[in-house]
Amino acid sequence: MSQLYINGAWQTGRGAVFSSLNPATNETVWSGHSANADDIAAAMSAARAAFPAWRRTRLEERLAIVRRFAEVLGAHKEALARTIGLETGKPLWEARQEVGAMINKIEISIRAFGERTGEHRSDLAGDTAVLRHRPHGVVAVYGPYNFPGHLPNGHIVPALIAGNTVLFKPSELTPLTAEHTVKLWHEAGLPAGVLSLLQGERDTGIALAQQPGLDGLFFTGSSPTGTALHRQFAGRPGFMLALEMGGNNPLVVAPLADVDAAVHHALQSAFLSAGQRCTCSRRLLVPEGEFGDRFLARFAEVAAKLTVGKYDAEPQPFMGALISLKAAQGMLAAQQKLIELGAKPVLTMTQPDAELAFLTPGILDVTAIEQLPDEEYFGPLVQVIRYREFDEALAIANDTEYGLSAALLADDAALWDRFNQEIRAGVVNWNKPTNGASSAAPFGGVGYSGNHRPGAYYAADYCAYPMASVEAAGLSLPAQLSPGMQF
Ligand code: UN1
Repeated sequence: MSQLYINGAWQTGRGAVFSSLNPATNETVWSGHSANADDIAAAMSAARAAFPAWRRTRLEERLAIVRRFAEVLGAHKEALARTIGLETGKPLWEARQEVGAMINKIEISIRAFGERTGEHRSDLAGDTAVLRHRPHGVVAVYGPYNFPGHLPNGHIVPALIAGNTVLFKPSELTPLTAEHTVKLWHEAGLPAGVLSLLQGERDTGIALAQQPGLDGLFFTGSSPTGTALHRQFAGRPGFMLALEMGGNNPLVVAPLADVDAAVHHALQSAFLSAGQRCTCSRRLLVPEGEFGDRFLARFAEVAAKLTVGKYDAEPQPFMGALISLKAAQGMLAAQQKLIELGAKPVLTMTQPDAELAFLTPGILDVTAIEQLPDEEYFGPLVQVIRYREFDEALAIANDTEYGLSAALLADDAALWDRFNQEIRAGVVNWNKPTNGASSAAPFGGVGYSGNHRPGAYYAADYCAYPMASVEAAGLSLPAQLSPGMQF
């Protein structure tokens, strides 16, 4: 069994054995050894050794390899989508979209790097300053389980284009997808040591972050883990840490004519990917009164009809299984806790089979809860809060330590102006869901959601550091010498 990819070769890890399951059946889909400290050190020295040659490789050559990877991805699109569906439980229609997003992200990253480096400024008293991007060195990419292909790819691709070498530590819940993806990189002809795959659980992640040779770490995952990493790198100002974490995202509904369109966007916001997107709406703010009642009744009616099923079922379900039985149980416990705090179920989230990770969508009216926990419930459960005035809705929406995404569904452009100005979040949408963010736009959160490193198109900005190379017009003795200097 070879599960680690180090210095261009597949090898068996020397750490503990772990496995991943198909959450729709509980069958094991991957089992292997994690990377221990020696494996991590070996990958680190291979990455260090590969760095000088990789950064000196002409940009066109690096781009050619990345483009080849896009071609290989295109040729294996269906196979990789099936791997993602098998391992995460997400329906194939979504897994196919994910692989499509990986291919799209490559084009975006190439464009971003071209557009954001090489900017000229010639107004510096005869000098020309050119903005250049220099790679950090060896960077680690920590991937999440919800988009095990797309989100790590969104860091790996720009990091490689910029000339960094990369140590990839995927989520321990999606080792199969990571292995499949790295095999495709290998097929694309990436030189040895430029990208390594270090499988493992928490211990592997901790040991990798402690490597003294690391120059940067790009993390996508939960806020508690990202915050622990932030603490760990405090006091190292030169270290490039990019954190993309969770959210407690508000979706505010205000009076509008097309209720079905609004319900559609609200359902996408709350339940897409069974609520397992960092950008899913967790809090749905609905006005009191006749319009709000009508909206909520329709929302609950259509939510109750959303289908749940196996990733490869035909016809395809709207939602698949959650990532794990533990995750599903955690969601049921969260629902129970909120009910104990005073929430009223509008639609109760249920688990059709106690042994499997499927959940039906849940809607709780939490208006009566005075101290609503500011927590990210990562699953198909949305909390409804009824509000009186728009001011109150804004205050409730901002009443969170998180700040990833927020959206307003409303006909009135004046409300959107206020929302856009006053909401504290990295992604703010009008008449669109909170999720489904474009990879071409800056993507990232503020507060407990991220550390101000907007990714997607803008990942080019932190995958390398911007430096000014200033070129004087020629070398000559200045006409005006400083006082006290003679030639
Ligand atoms: C989502 O909003 O559904 O490429 C996730 C990216 C983003 C991820 C968005 N499009 O980083």
